[in-house]
Amino acid sequence: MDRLLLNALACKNEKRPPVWLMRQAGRYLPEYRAIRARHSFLEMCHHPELIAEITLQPIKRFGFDAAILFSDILMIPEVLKMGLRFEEGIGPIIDHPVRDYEGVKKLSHPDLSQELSFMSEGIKILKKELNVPLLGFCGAPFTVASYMIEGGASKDLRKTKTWMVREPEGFHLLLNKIADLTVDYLNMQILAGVDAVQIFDSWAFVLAHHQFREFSHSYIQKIKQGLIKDIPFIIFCKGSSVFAPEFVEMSPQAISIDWNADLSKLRQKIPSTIALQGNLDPDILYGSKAFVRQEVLRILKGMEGDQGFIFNLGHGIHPDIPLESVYTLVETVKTFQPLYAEF
Ligand code: 1CP
Repeated sequence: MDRLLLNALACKNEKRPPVWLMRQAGRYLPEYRAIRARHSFLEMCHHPELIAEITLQPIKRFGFDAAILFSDILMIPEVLKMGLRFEEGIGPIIDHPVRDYEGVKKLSHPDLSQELSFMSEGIKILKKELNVPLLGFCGAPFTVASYMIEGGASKDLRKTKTWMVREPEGFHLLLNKIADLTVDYLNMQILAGVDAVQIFDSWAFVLAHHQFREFSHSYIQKIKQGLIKDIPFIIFCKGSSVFAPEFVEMSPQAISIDWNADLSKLRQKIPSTIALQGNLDPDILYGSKAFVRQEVLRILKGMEGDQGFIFNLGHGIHPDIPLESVYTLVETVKTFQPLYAEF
């Protein structure tokens, strides 16, 4: 297996930085849209062969240094039978949201290895076909909870934060429930063979600093402590440029940084034993080829010589990004010859 990503996660990479993109398997790819035209999103998530095929699509096209399992953070509300569906042009909808203590009490604790066996099967197929590491993933409890409470995507998380400030006990009960299920969820992926896992806290940025500690950080920690095997653990949150110092306490192998931060300056606050991943503004990919190259090089030069640097976006790739921009990004990273002056 090509070990570039694993070496960077161990902060021992002396070659060019590895590159992969959050949401690299998805709607910006014509080959994804061709499968999507024939299947609903959930059908695609439920079939091991489709999971494997869609995960491989961006690897075959761009030669990324890591694959990320095709699935969704909302598989947890799905197995809880909350009525998850994906509506064209709207996104995820949860027909039976949970909004109080009693509602949480009624939620079941399903056996994920049985309910989600299609994911394990998909991972096993992928492990035979891939020559780069496979990343498993999950959502952070706060982010998953927000969809379960709002009933889908929301711009301001009003219902979530209202519950959080009015009835923190019920809110904590829900977060605990999701954290317990997420431990099973990641352990199932680890047993099936993923090489590293990434946790996505896409909505953490709506929290004040002390709220973040109470309602997000503590549950991510709980998940990390529950893993059966010590494989690399990457934390992404929108707001990571603010919360990164909090993550250091958890000793993850890597922190994925959003694009608000100057990575090289942030590095001065993060120990060199923790890898940094990021952090190109995904909107840069709407720019010209020369502009994309210039902005990718800006980050590469800033992190030059850092043995624990992984190139990525600051958040997921948008569905309407031109393929040309992705080719340019990958080529710029792959042809970069970093100097490791100190080694
Ligand atoms: O209509 C379609 O074809 C579905 C589009 C789609 C895809 C391709 C959704 C619906 N999910 C996914 C796959 C997915 N989701 C992956 C695997 C692919 C990859 O990364 O290469 C991953 C890691 C996710 C993670 C995910 N899902 C997050 C966290 C990351 C992030 O981007 O913030 C979140 C918040 C979701 C929820 C979700 N699922 C799908 C959509 C459109 C959304 C976002 C809804 C919103 O805007 O709130």
